[in-house]
Amino acid sequence: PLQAVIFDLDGVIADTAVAHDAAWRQLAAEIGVPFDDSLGERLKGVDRMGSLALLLERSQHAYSDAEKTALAERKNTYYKARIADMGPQDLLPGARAAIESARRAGLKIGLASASRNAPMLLQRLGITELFDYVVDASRIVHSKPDPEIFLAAASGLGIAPSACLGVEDAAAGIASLRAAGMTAVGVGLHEALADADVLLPSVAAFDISIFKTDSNG
Ligand code: B16
Ligand code: MG
Repeated sequence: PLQAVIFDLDGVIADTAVAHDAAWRQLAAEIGVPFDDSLGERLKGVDRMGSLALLLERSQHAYSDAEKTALAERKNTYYKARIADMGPQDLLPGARAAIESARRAGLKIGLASASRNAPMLLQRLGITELFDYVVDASRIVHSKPDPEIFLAAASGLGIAPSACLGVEDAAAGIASLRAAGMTAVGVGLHEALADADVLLPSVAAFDISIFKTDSNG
């Protein structure tokens, strides 16, 4: 049976996917890299250096490692400026209720965000105490779509991956969940999420009772 729910952050709990996207677009414009919606979708859920690598595939210029590090830091500066004023009002509608309903149902709650800014964001959103375990993104070697981050969350919670359900807004995240052997719930009716086990229009539609009565385990 289901014992834990593991949430992604950006695009599931808070609307920060927009801020990440805007920061990457700003950097891309500055270095003359064309940026369209399909690239934006591919960057979702992918860690900072991995995202930069995808962006630079479209660049004519060869950057040194030191230059790449500087570019990644520049993007993070733009991102942090965009989230500087965030607070509980920036939780996506229904996000807190979704987490609380899973807690009330007796499930463990984890966070598997690729973002190194995640712990600070949880504080700003006022929801740190709702989580039993938060993965430290800086210790993850293989970015989503690799299963590593969701497996780390399950291990931190002390729950078998097969008894975990994950909630994601990105194709890379759904692939990561499936590779981890977890039930994959996609939020956002985007065609990129077609591989999800269950697709919801938004996190506001998340109702834990659907899954508890499901044929889990
Ligand atoms: P940072 P998630 C991911 O978070 C974002 O979706 C992705 O756009 C971002 O590049 C990544 O975190 C790394 O974030 O630069 O703050 O470490 O969706 O896994 O919560
Ligand atoms: Mg996300």
